[in-house]
Amino acid sequence: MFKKILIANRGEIAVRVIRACRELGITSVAVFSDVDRASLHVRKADEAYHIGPPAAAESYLNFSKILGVAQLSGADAIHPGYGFLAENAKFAEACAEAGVKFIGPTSASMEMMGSKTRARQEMEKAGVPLVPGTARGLESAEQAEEVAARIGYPVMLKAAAGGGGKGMRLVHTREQLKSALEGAQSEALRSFGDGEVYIEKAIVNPRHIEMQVLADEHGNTVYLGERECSIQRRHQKVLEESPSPIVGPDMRRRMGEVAVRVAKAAKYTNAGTVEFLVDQEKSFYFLEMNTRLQVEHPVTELITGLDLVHLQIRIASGEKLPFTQEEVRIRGHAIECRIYAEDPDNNYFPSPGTITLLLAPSGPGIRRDSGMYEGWTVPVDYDPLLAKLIGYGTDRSQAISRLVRALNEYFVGGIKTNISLFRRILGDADFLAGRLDTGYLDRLLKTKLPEAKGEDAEVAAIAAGLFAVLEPAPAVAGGGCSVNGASGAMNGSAASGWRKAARTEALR
Ligand code: MV4
Repeated sequence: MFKKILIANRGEIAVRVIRACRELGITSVAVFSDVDRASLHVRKADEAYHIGPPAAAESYLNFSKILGVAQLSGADAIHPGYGFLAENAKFAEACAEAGVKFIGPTSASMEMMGSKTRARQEMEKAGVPLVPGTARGLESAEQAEEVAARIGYPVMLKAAAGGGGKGMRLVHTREQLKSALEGAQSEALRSFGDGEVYIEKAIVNPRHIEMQVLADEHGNTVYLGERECSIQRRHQKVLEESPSPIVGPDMRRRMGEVAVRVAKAAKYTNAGTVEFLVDQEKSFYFLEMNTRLQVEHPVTELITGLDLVHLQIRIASGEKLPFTQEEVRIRGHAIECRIYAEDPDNNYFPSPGTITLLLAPSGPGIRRDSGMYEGWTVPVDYDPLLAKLIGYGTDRSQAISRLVRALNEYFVGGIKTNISLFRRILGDADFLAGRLDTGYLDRLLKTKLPEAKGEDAEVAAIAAGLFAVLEPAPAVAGGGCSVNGASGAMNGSAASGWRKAARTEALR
């Protein structure tokens, strides 16, 4: 077993991995850039090394700085977390060359899954269900038109080097195809240095359901249940849950067996996720494989009772999986909310700043994986994910009620957050009925908030006026206040709504 692990990441995932190291009796080494000197992962690690200025290329993406700390600290393994270098095959190779174990798959598995066309070619061989289309880049507009006529419109043009929604184009008619193809190829060349573009039949309003897989280095591969990830905004997941409201035991087994086939075809080792598109008839199609631990891993941990980071570290140290597929049990329901420093009243733009007050929820069935603390300043330089709030219950409705209760306990003062968005989602009829697809959140955000009517409008006006008078200087947006008796603490974004209402009220 490793004695010392370097966590090549920051924020909540670095804290998460440091905790796993502590529980396994492994010394943890943090790395930090200038703006992260006072961050939570630095405070919790056993050792911490400064690696440079805020720019990721000069710090968290910098091979030589990270490997330099590994060598200096005597770390025998590196955990990459997610993002940054987690799916960088060249970094995994550099670790191997430096004699430091990369806690994740081999560079060969990453390379196979990094090219969406190469992945499709390998999956075709493995008999994995694919969306109809080509497994190679398109040679000409004529070929594109011929394939599109065969599979039927609408079609999706995709960059082979893309992923996560980057380099995709939806095409509805033959007339649009030629220019869309040229646009997609030049954008792919510009964005990824690789202009290869392939074509698939577009699955309209699909669900995005992914399967967690885990493989040791001795040929044992299992699936650990699915995650419903359809609630996304601009290809950024917002809320994930497990099990999926539409996946029953039989579908779970069929998707799981396909996911294991995908992992075996990729000679995959460690934790990974196989993404599927699911159509209205509940047919599922391989989309891509993520060769990393994902943000949403806690929902799988809660319903299986497994610690995925412990298992990643054990697998990387050469241990065999300590259980068989038959021993995997799914129990209960888990839902994760990604708490972002974003302003829902300002198009979800990042909202950095200093956290002046932090009231964090806990209690039955609540897990919080957080990278923030009261007094910490959220930097502008990185992804604004602050924390993940996960509600667990014996069934979906208990998980929802616990999450709603916890969200009403959550207060982050001094910055704006998207906490108010989750109250809307968790109270929405379509969500409650499990009527979800990748367009769900766009539709929800298009519908306006119900306007206050009659006496409610009066109460709202008074509260807004009070807020405008009591509210400290605009720079310190947010501030708890009790509205009509219910002591509902509000976060900054709700406050700005009140301030707006006060302004409009004053203008009347
Ligand atoms: C698709 C699709 C529908 N049809 N491909 C988005 C990112 C990457 N994982 C692939 N994605 C999709 N590929 C076909 N043939 C729908 C998605 C998709 C999606 C598309 C638009 C908006 C949000 C989305 C979320 C997940 C998947």
